[in-house]
Amino acid sequence: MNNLTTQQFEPMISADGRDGNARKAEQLRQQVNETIANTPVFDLHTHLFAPEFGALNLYGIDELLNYHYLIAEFFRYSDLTPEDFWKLEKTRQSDLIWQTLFVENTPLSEATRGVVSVLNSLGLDTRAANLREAREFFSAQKPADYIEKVLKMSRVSDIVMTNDPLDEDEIAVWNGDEKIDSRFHAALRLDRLLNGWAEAVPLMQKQNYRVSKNIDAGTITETRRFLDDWIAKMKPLYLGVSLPDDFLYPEDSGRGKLIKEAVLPVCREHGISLSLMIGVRRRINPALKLAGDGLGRANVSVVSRICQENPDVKFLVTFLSRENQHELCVVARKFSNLMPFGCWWFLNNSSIITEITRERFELLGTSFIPQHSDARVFDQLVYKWSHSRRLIADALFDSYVNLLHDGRHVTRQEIERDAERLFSENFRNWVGLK
Ligand code: FIX
Ligand code: ZN
Repeated sequence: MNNLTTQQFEPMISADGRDGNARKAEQLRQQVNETIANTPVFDLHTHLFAPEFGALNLYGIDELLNYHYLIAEFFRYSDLTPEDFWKLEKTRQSDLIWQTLFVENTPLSEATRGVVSVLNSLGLDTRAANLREAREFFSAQKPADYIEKVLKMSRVSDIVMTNDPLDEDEIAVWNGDEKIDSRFHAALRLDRLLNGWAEAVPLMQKQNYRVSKNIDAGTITETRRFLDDWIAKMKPLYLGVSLPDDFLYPEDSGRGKLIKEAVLPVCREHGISLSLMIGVRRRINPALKLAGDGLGRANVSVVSRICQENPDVKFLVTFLSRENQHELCVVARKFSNLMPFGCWWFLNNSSIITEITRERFELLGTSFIPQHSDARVFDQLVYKWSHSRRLIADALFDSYVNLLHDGRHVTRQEIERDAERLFSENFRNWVGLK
């Protein structure tokens, strides 16, 4: 009996006249919903910051509306040019985004629905004519209390930040003596090093590393020293980089040399994972700035090559193109030093999360990390996780139903074990956190 759906159970009519398997499925549905809704999440990739980073930590209606996903959508409807948009005050920009995407149009997209979901969860009017009420609400919040409230509402226990060792504002915090909230973990981001070496060189020199544009042996040694020092300072859970769709490994380029001779040896030496986020085409419309990035289909064999050549290094990998997802699952079946994670950015949409999560269950069981939020604004944790939890629960439930049809039921303990693995244990174990 293949391909059974919830409606196609073998009839086992009981005293109350209901099909026995259907009752079991109902109970199972409830258990899965409850467990998935309540299991704490370790959010392994965000752009959020611990409270100690002050102004870098964003929240509130004006930040929510100025999310680059919404800015891109705004230009689908508005006649305003990007140049004129960027000249406006942030509050004026968010007024326009609200008016255009939420008042004059129905907020159907994932990102607009997200704002609706956040407002609704906070008890604010999702059909408001303007932002007055929302602004009043947010300005009355005490930042520290509000963070607690959001973490509680989204049931996020731990957050991994994205930390740039060349960013002046971040450096000041890392060099200060304030202790960083232990729920926030660092991830050492290598984008500026690997994708913008010419600009990275003077910034590294400013930190007293003797590097040059020409990546010679001395520069490699100094880059390794730079990474060693920042690992000691930040204690990151992993090193990470976003890469274009035409990224190759090995690659005959400065980036290829830096990866091979500096980054991979450092990962090996420190026993730290490397996160590869592959497939972004930066600034396909430069006028939109951060909202102007696109994507391309990448070559998944680079991942099998890097995993094969570096069996003693662990890789966290996500691809931005939908077309790369199935191949990534297949490669993960072959390499135990590869952990697929998340439905990144343009994939963080209901239909695509559904598809990717289901194919991952089918090919990898529970040995993957289904989602990260990529939140840039604190409040986004609420919607990003509620959307994903719902879809992950659906996919998990259907997998359990298939198993039931094949002759095995799952216990509540097993459901809880699976949820814990998916939402936190797989990542904790991967990065060696107890
Ligand atoms: O490179 C990344 O980490 C991306 O996630 C971001 O740069 C991107 O702008 C984003 O916010 C996606 O969700
Ligand atoms: Zn990101």
